Amino acid sequence: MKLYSGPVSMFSVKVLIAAAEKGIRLDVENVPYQPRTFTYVGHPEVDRINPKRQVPVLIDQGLEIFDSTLICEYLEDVFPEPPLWPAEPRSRAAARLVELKADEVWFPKLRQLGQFVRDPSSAEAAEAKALALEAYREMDETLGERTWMAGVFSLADIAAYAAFLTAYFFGLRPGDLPRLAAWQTRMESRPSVRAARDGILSYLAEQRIRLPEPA
Ligand SMILES: N[C@@H](CCC(=O)N[C@@H](CS)C(=O)NCC(=O)O)C(=O)O
Repeated sequence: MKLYSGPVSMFSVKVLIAAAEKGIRLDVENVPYQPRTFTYVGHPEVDRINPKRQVPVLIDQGLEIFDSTLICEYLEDVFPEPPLWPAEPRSRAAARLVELKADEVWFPKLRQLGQFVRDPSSAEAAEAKALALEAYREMDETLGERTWMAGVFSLADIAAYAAFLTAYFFGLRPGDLPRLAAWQTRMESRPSVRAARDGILSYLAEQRIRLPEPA
């Protein structure tokens, strides 16, 4: 299976973690990115397959699909073990909802911080930080006293971690949210998660991009 991935793409991170959890070896090609602005530059195969011109894109023996959620569904269908969704229908529905929230509610709130890295004292930066903290709080409340977002480790945790990392890399810490901080530690004790996180850190180091100090 070939994966077109973004070197700092949080949606690619979801697929990389899910594949590693299942022991799937992907042939990963990082598409060109504009490192200073963290934006996708373009790639002929990605642009041909995905009219939205976004990564990740997966090719498996002639099957060409895009969107991290769909790709993870396909991996789950083809490699059901270990399962990355809870078996029980209500828990599964709850997990899917968390995954959707991570991508479409929390990630948009968390990513904005990146726009103000170079000017953290502006009013817009303060607004972005407040929004990102709101997302961290929502994640913390969703987790509650559970070990994992939907009871068992699932794609809900994987998607939430990818979103979480966006703001974490821009210096935001879950300092006064100990449950979320402990969940981060649990996530990062998994080799699949560490590998995906360290892949981004290596890319940033290669590009000589320094991450902001924790705020
Ligand atoms: N819903 C899509 C979102 C993918 C997405 O936003 N990818 C970003 C990278 S993290 C991208 O390729 N952006 C390029 C662009 O929009 O120009 C998914 O889950 O795969």
